[in-house]
Amino acid sequence: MNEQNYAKSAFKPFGILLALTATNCLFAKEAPKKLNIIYIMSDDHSYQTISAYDKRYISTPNIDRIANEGMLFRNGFVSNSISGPSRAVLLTGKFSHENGFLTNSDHFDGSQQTFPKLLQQSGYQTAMIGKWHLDSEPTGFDYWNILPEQGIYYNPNFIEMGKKVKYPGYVTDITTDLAFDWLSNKRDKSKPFCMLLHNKAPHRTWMPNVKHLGDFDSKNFPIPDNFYDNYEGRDGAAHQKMSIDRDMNLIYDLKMADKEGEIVSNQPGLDRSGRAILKSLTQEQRKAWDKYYDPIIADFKARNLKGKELAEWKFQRYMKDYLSCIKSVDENIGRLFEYLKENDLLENTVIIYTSDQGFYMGEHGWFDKRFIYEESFRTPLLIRLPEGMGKKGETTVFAQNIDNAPTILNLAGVTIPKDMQGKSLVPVLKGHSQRNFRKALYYHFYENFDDHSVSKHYGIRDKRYKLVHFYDPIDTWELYDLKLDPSEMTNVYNDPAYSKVVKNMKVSLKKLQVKYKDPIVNQ
Ligand code: SGN
Ligand code: CA
Repeated sequence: MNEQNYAKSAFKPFGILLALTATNCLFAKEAPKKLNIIYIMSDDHSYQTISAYDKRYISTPNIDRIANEGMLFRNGFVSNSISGPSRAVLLTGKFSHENGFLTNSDHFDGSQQTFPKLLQQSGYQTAMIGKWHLDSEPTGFDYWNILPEQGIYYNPNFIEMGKKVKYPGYVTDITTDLAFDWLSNKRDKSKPFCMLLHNKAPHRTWMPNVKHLGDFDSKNFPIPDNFYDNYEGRDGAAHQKMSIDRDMNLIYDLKMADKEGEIVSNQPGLDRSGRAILKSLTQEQRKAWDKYYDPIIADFKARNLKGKELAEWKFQRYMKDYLSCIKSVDENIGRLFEYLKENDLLENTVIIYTSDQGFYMGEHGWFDKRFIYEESFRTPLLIRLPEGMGKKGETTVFAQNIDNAPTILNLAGVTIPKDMQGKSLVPVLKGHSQRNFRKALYYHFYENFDDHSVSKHYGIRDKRYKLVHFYDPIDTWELYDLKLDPSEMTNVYNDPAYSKVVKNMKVSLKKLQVKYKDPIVNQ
């Protein structure tokens, strides 16, 4: 069955169920109710820090609930591991080269086709709340209330339909409150809805809510096996500036803003910003903040750590801050479940949870993302269909963020335009066999080298191998045998034993570039 036909028949069981229950209903002749959709995207949320995927670091019972009552995608990926581009892919169902938004410095052309516009045209109410990061004003939404650029954690400004409004409190709580406000008071309740709820958290600089400061203090996190990677044979990896040891700033990232001003780094701009950002806290918030951090700062200064001890101290602090931010995300998903239940929405609403990309939790010694390497190429993806509509469990199909738009349209019963490059995941959600859903994934990253110094690159990944071409400013090829080397520590591109694999992968890569119309294929 093709995707379009599937859209028509996907929800037969639900339709029958409604028809049966409709005999007791005043509106017995009405067509089956359309599904509501809530798409939650956190910023930089690694799959390693969702307990449904990985239990080493944190328990996230509310996010896990989405998968427990739905589907966990073990192989969710992005196509360009960076915020704005990922968001443009989400809206359009197209790769960056097709939607025109290649890097975070671009401006999204809001006049192009997007899935929210198509939903609106078919009678949906649409809303966009939280981090937007596409420079242009949102289009295709009945309501929008977005953070300017990256937004801030404490007492942030939002832009509500073009008007700047400052909200007191913590950004993750506020974003969820704004979602509740729209659901309760601002939408047309006679229509089905699709709401995008985009958290700022846990983006850098990982500032936890004061109530969660200290939540992970009793934990000592295991250092990843490749934390001390020396990047031998991997030029693409060697040149980055995202090392916890070398590039993570003590004040800006790790909150060591001592009152005496004695802690200084070789990044004076970041030192200043790290102190300045604390001015966004109210006096009361600042009191709680200092009560927690002052003793840690004093202890840090007294210990005068160097070398590996300092690197590992930084890793532990990073993990504590990041995970405390996730605590707020998880807690707010819990509030969302409660809200939906109390308002009789849970039974007819699809919940999707994902991130704009993956993130490094110290693997290769890093924070940040950008690379086609596993931790940032992957992204969490959990989808809960209403009870009885989907298969519960997990899937290993290769899902990619180009699939989000077609999936949402399919869930809404809207025809998927032919020029969207992704595929609907609905058949997967229904448990239909999808052995050949996608054999290989295509990736292309274009960001400016200045920011974290990751070279432009494109590549292909299938079940076993990953081939990458770093092309600007670094020019080098890498091949990984993911079965033997899942942590991508050995570049076997020049190993004669892999010459045939290289040849085949290059052919497959070219085919994907042609299929997806990436103009780089002609260069
Ligand atoms: C900011 C961060 C970077 C981060 C980019 C992109 N620096 O520039 O560390 O890689 O955003 O992140 S910061 O000093 O502003 O924190 S993205 O998720 O928005 O693409
Ligand atoms: Ca991001």
